[in-house]
Amino acid sequence: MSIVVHCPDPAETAEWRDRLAALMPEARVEALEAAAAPEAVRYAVVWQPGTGRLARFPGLRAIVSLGAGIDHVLADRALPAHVPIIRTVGRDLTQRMREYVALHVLRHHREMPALAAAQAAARWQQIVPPPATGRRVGVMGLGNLGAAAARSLAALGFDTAGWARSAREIEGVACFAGAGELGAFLARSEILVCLLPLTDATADILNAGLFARLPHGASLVNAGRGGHLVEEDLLAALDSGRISHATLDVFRQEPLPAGHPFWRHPGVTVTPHIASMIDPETGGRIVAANIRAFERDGTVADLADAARGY
Ligand code: NDP
Ligand code: OXD
Repeated sequence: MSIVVHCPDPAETAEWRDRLAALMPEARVEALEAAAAPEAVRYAVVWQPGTGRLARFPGLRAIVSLGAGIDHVLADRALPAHVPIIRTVGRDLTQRMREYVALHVLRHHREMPALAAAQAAARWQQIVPPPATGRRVGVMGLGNLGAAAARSLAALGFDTAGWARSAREIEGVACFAGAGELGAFLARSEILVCLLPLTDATADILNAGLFARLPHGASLVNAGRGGHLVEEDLLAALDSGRISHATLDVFRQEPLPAGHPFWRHPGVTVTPHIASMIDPETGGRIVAANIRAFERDGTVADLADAARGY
């Protein structure tokens, strides 16, 4: 079996290649650009493959996304449409996202940005927030990551709601579904967390119209994708006070350019797409198991639905 690996950073490609080669002695694992016999390649393990690279492999059985999202694969305008896409998800990814969401929701809830500003001005400013039970948090997207994050927030005591495409039931979480229930969900979300996949239906969803439906002064945590956020609308909402603070992990352009206003805006916390990374050590085992299962059964549980976009 022949497997190729591609990440935009050659050092990362080499790390994944070596890890998969060690885990899968039955396979020939190469960097995609170095594939000696393209017709023999059966699996492409990729992050942001770009346009045209995957079309070089006529015998591809599946594309493995080195991530939960598949938008970076679907962005390939020459993508061989018939080839299934396998997501890489798992316990570590979910755990990391739960930590990230809990950290930043607690930080907004306990007014840490305002306290940090008070410290910078040597100002003794006691801010007493309500207990978490009096804070309404909303999670957009109730898949692997969103549902786990919502459960963690509920376990911390937050008055937690979630919104998805289809109706769900999660203990301790008020679930809303579809466009018809979005308004009611937003109206109660003092801290809004976005964990949606980027699709045609969710692109630009974090915009001025949506911000206007949140309680005044709400805060935002976006760990979905940069394409969810209309950046100018957020800057205007921060400047008017409609949004009090935003924590952003994902951006339209990554790395975020040095001159981008988000870096220095007092109302924005930037993290460099690290909410939940897949590393070759633990992720390699999941990728190897998925490829072996797909070879054996022709399917895996983590198959994405390309037509749906996630
Ligand atoms: P899943 O595919 O498991 O879940 C997606 C959720 O979003 C589902 O609940 C789905 O609804 C909902 N959804 C999709 N489209 C819509 C829509 N139009 N309206 C309302 N709800 C919608 O994804 P994961 O939880 O695994 O991952 C979510 C995203 O998180 C990834 O696609 C990726 O973009 C991002 N991510 C970011 C990381 C980071 O480090 N910042 C790391 C990993 C992922 P339904 O349940 O009805 O299908
Ligand atoms: C992912 C990501 O989709 O890292 O897994 O963003």
